[in-house]
Amino acid sequence: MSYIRFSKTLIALTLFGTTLATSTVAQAADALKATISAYPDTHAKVRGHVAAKFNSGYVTIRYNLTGLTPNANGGLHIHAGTSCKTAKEVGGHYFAPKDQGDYWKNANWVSDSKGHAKGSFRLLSGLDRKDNLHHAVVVHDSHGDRIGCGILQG
Ligand SMILES: [Cu+2]
Repeated sequence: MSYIRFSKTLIALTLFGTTLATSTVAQAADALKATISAYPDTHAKVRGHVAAKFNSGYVTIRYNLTGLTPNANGGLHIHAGTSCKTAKEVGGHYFAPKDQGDYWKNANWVSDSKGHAKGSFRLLSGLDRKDNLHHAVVVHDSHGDRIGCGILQG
C-alpha cells in the first residue's frame, strides 16, 4: 500500500516537472517583435528592434534603437493601429477601456551619446499577447513627434 502511494507521488512530481519546463519554454518564445523603420511620410533615421513580452498582466518592452538624438529620451508605445503604411492608420496609444488609463504616457527610450538606445521597461497592462499581435509600435522623438514605426509579429 505504501509502495503504491509512493509511485503516485513520483508520477505526480514527474508530470508537474514536465509542465513547468514546457511553460518556461513557451514564455521564452512568446515575445512579439517589431522591426522599426521611419514613420510614414518621414525620413527619420531611427532603426532597430522592439520586443513586447506579456506575462501575468504586465507587458515588458525591450528596445534596441539607433539613429536617435544623443543623450535624450522619447516615447515608445504600442499604438491602436495595425499598419505603418500611412500615418493615419497608426492611431493613438493602445490600451483597453478596463485599464487604469493610458499606461503609455510615461513609457520612454533613453539614448546614449551616440544616439543608441538599448533598455527595457515593464508596465501594468490589461491587454495580452493576442490583443497586441499586429499592432504598431511607435517611436517618438524628444518633442513627441512620431519618428519610427514597426508592426508586432509573433
Ligand atoms: Cu506613441
